[in-house]
Amino acid sequence: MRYGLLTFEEPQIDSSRKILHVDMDAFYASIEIRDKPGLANQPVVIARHPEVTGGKGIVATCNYKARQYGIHSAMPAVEAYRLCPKAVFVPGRHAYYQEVSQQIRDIFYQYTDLVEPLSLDEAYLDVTHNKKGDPSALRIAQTIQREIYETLHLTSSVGVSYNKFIAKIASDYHKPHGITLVTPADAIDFLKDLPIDKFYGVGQRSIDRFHELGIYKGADLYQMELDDLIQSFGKMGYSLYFKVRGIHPSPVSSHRDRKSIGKESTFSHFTQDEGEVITYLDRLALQVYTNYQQKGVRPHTVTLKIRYQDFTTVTRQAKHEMAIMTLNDLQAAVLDLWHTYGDLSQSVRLLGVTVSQFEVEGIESFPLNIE
Ligand code: DCP
Ligand code: MG
Repeated sequence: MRYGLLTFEEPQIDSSRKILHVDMDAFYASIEIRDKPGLANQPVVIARHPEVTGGKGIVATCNYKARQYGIHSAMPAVEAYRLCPKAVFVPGRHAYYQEVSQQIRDIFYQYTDLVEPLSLDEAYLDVTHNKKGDPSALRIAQTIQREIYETLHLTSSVGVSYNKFIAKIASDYHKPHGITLVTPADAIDFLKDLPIDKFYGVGQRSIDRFHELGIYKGADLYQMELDDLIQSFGKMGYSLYFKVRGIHPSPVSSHRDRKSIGKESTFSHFTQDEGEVITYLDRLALQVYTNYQQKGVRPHTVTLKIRYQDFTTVTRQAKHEMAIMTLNDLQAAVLDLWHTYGDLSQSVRLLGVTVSQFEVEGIESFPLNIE
């Protein structure tokens, strides 16, 4: 296939893999209800009560009963209170949710080492070659779901398919406590029926743009020419062209194999202003921190990348004896590198922050095999 001057090898459908996407139901709220049975049957909102915060809090999540009132994640707690004044507001306990998340991952690892967490409450599992020698991905999904329920008293929903993209969408299909299997034979119909806003990775701005182009569901997307999709949506358009055809070769990449997590970004206008550089670095550090914290890994090495106006690029690394556990520590480590190696005699066009050399969280922390 030709596009511009580049020739692409067209991705091919590979339906030989067996992928699960497991997503916990109303995760934080379910944990609180499990621990305080008095909360069962009441609308439960994970947020500090707006009367305590002076109205500043945000809803992390809520149980399904609270959702009936229109309450949802990321809503101001004040609004949740207005929608349902009798709801019980419970402050979140993040460190505890991380522990529970680790217990869930330990269950996954009994089936496969190919586990890719997306956040505390969801992960992809590649069970093509699993530790139980079970050829049925559906049966493994049922067993994992049951085991999470029996050992941790929490419900989950599972999508079962042959690629990550379909499995992720499928896990949302019969929530809560559902399992949805999409076989290779069903995949195209499943994707054609799917509203465009359910295509994972398509943000609100792109959804509006799709609607403007008259594209409301998978079937409309399927009609589009590859070149037109690339023209309108760039890299995402390219990837959607294949996704709607059931093609998504992305492997399940376990953090146990992952060597680094990083984020870089180009300034919209190049800068020689140190204040601006520092604000930018703090923000990159926050994004990287959020990402690795969700994956439950602890890095020992921080790398700063600086690209100057003339495209000279420097990368400088610092290795820390203690793992970098807090956002403050990461931001301090990044600033340290900047103060040592940064140079503002010319403008900066790009900055990047990467962490590497991970240990896995938990009692049996062990250093990973990283060069
Ligand atoms: N979370 C958060 N802030 C958000 C979204 C989520 O703090 N804006 C937290 C609380 C959730 C957890 O992440 O419990 C998992 O997010 P999900 O989107 O999977 O939501 P839930 O698990 O709560 O509900 P669902 O049953 O819809 O998956
Ligand atoms: Mg969830």
